[in-house]
Amino acid sequence: MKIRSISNRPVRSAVALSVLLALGACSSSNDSTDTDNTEQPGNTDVQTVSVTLSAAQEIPAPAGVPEGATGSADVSVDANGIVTATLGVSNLTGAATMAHIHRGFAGSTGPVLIGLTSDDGGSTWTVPSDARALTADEIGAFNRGELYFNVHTAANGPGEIRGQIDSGNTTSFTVRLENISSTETLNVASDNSTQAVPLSPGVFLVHRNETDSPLLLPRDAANAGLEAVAEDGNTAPYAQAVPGSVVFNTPVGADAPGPIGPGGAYEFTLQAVDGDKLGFVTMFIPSNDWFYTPTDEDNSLDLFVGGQPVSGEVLASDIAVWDAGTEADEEPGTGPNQVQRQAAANTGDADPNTAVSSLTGRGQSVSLNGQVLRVTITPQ
Ligand SMILES: [Ca+2]
Ligand SMILES: [Ca+2]
Ligand SMILES: [Ca+2]
Repeated sequence: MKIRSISNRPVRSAVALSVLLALGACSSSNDSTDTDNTEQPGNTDVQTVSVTLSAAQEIPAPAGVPEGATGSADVSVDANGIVTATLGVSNLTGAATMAHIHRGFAGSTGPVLIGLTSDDGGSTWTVPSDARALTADEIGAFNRGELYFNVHTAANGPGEIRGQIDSGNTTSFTVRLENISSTETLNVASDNSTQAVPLSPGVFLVHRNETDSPLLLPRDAANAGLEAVAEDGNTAPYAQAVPGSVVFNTPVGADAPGPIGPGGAYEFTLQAVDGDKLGFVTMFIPSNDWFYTPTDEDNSLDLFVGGQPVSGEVLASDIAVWDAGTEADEEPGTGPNQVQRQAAANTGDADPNTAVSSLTGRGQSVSLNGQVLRVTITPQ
């Protein structure tokens, strides 16, 4: 069922919000951790995907590329994650110097998974026999169109032509995170006042993990990405802490990253195949280390039910306020070590309870008059 589309409303950013979120470097006491992905991909058939590479897909835009610069590839991944690929390139600014398969949706960049080699000076590239296999989670990424080829030249070091590996089996979704709080929403008991609950830039992750969103792992002590978002709205450390995580940071109608106050929204698009799920985190800004995330058994929103893409508003009961367990809690909306008032990022006493858990799960609560975050998922 299609639902009504919600029009984009202008972001009314309160003055208080503009002082938030120094998005600079963030030190962290926690190491990133490996994610245990033991699930099997839903699609184990070996499918060969044909890919066309172009300068137009490259990020950042390359310079001085001849009109006819192109590449074409055939790539397949077997059930064990072994990648077979043949890539030919032509009409570049000079010889291709490197070619890789990366993880990242169209329009974003991401880490190298597999390096290709060439025996003919850079015209033809293949996956060497000693290349590593893709993990089960990376096979899922292949199936959902989240991998891409990138070819480098001396003139365009970051990449001259790029080609998204799209099996054609994916569904595109638009996800909207909307701040529906008001200045009446958060009760501040100490001075008997109320205030809004702004939300920070955050990250999302499409994954197939059976038991929990990798964004929240490990659960006994937050990863560095979660700590930075939950304490300071800083999304930068997540890319390394959880590979495949994607930042959303620019409000609808804005031209620069920033938080969203009442009426503001973030929107992002993603591609997914049946069995994929969506995890996300965004900071509950008037706090020390709280964030919103899906709160069902795997902390992720189903993108398909019964093989069909989901569509519509996510139940409010499927999203909740969590505590990252990295900073001791002060009264919401007033604490001197909270991001709106603290002297520097990552400032505050250590949390005596390091568990990454919902407030409910930690025996905590917050006094809110109504909902703060509304999430809408729309297949395209
Ligand atoms: Ca805390
Ligand atoms: Ca901290
Ligand atoms: Ca703090």
